[in-house]
Amino acid sequence: MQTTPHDVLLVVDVQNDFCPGGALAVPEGDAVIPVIHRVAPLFHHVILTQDWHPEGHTSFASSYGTRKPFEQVELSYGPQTLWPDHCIQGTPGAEFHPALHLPQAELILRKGFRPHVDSYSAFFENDHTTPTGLDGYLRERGFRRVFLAGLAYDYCVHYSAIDARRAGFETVVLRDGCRAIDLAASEARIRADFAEAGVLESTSGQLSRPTPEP
Ligand code: VGL
Ligand code: ZN
Repeated sequence: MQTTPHDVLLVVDVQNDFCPGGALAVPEGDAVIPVIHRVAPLFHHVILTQDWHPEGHTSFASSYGTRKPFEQVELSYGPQTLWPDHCIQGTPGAEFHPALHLPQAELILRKGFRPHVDSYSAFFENDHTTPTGLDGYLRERGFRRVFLAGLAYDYCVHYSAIDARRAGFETVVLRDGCRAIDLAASEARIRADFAEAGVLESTSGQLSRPTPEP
């Protein structure tokens, strides 16, 4: 699969709190970094997302007193999994992993900053109606295809990929460039969602150098 100038690499939430030692550590989360570094030079354009919650965010179990992380609650917009406090604005856990080196990134899209709505997708918040603005940005930039890598495969990567495809972009998830919070519980469902939506899965080794800029 050859990359083109109309492709963009969307690097999802490679932040300290999602890596080993972090507040919501994804098993082997930091293993995505060398894969991302390998594929990034094949792209003309790279965008980063950053989970970016205020203290007391509605997705934090600690905001409810009696709830524990990974329980589900019903919020106004539907079921919401509760998480340990993570990616709090301005804290070290919210920073990108120090080994991630992508100075060429053209946009850092922050999400999850509304106190009462969580945001797994880089396109829509979990109410499925509040846009982040990414669709308009990508469209205005003339991108046609979105490649995704990062954390977590079963949450932000999953929902971002589905929404990218629904927004009309060709969408490819680079499977070896992702790690999951709980793959055993979610793999079959994600595969089915991707197939139904028309999201493709590929691997970093399938990518080759871009065609020259016209
Ligand atoms: C994420 C859970 C909570 C993610 C963010 O980046 O996948 N997961 N917040
Ligand atoms: Zn979050």
